[in-house]
Amino acid sequence: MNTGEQNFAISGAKPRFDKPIPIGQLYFPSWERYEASFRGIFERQYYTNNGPLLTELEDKLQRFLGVKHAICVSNATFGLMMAAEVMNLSGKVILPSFTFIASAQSLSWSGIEPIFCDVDPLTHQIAIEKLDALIDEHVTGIMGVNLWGGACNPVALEQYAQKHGLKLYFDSAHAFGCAVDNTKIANFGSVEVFSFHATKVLSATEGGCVCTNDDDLASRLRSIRPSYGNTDSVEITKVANARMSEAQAAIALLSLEDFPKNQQKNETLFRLYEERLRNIPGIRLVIPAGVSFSNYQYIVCEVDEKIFGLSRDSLITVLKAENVNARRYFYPGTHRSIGYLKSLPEYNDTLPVTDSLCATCLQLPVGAMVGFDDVAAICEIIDNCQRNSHFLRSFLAEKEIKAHNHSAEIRSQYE
Ligand code: T4K
Repeated sequence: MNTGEQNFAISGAKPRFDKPIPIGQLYFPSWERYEASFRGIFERQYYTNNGPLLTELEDKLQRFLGVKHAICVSNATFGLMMAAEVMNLSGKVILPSFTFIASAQSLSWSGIEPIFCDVDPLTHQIAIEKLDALIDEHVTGIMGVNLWGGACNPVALEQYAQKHGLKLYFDSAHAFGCAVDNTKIANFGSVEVFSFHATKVLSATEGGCVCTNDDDLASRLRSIRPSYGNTDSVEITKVANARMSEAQAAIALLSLEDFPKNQQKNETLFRLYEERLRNIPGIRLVIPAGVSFSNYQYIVCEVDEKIFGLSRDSLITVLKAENVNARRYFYPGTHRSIGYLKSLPEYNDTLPVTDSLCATCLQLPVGAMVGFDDVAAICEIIDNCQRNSHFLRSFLAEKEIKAHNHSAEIRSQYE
């Protein structure tokens, strides 16, 4: 590729990709395999609520994860809400702010106050050494979040929680199939919750799974799920519709069958990014931390504006013009999003690592829709951005001034 200034789609050249390259796993097996499995659903005329495919999925997940109970639900957000309920969490729960908004919202829906902890600058996982300062008599638990196909040191968190008499569970939405010292994630803390959203490595289109080795917690989770309790005589005070349909279970079963293939492809894509991004000044690819096995379902980089020459947001603008759907991830930090900025203003400027990562992290495409050549092309664009950062900076600044003047002109016509 010519590295000249005229060669960017943002300044008028043809985009590098004809159609947008998405960022999520988005893996769907062949139509024939769906058809076979959906035919069974229609023949049985049993479409949802603890059906035979759901039971098969839960059995297979239990074996795959080496966990006693895998309870499938409609999505991970609901799974996290159910986990807080069955664990009798109340008062305050500590979790990292550098996560998807759903982690904290699952607490707020249960009337529990989220206490935001900062993260480690290298691994992006919760900074365990910062927990002491956050504990008071109202804190009842910790929610660890296993990010980026890595892990937040669950063994150290278990020891910490035990020492302080706190309950511990995990948002493992990003960590399906990952292992810590060869123990699969699903087996740490009291409960672990996975997401089976279409962008995740195991997909049910929408869905999730709550895992536990505790029989009592499992009975209570199974009682909450169908909205009317079940035959187990366990104490529950709330029910909900968190059922997974047979159609979702059918898709998840095929996705589980193909997990090894998808994991291997993701790992190869990750290694390609690693090789190609290594020598670009100002770009750091985040390596999944603390795991003996990763699903490599996220490609996340930090952009150091001073060295790279462009800000993270400018790089995203240039990549989007080339039809690469890169995005800020996570942005903003949970403590600065919906409601929390107003209701918990005390966190402003107390989470410096989270704030810095929210300003510099970028998610790049990985998964079924991404080819090996695509990675080479994406890295080449990023490399060209760095080499032509001076031109791009001035170009984008000029574009912004023009846009500003244009909207001022339109406003003035109505004043
Ligand atoms: N905890 C953590 C740490 C999480 O990351 C998440 C969810 C949760 C908890 C809660 O899990 P769930 O309750 O969702 O099971 C996405 C997903 O909705 C969400 O699952 C995920 N994490 C979150 C980080 O990202 P969106 O709204 O940004 O995704 P969406 O739908 O815009 O899709 C992303 C990209 O993929 C777009 O470029 C469009 C493309 N896409 C997406 C879908 C669904 C397609 O091309 N086709 C598709 O079918 O939230």
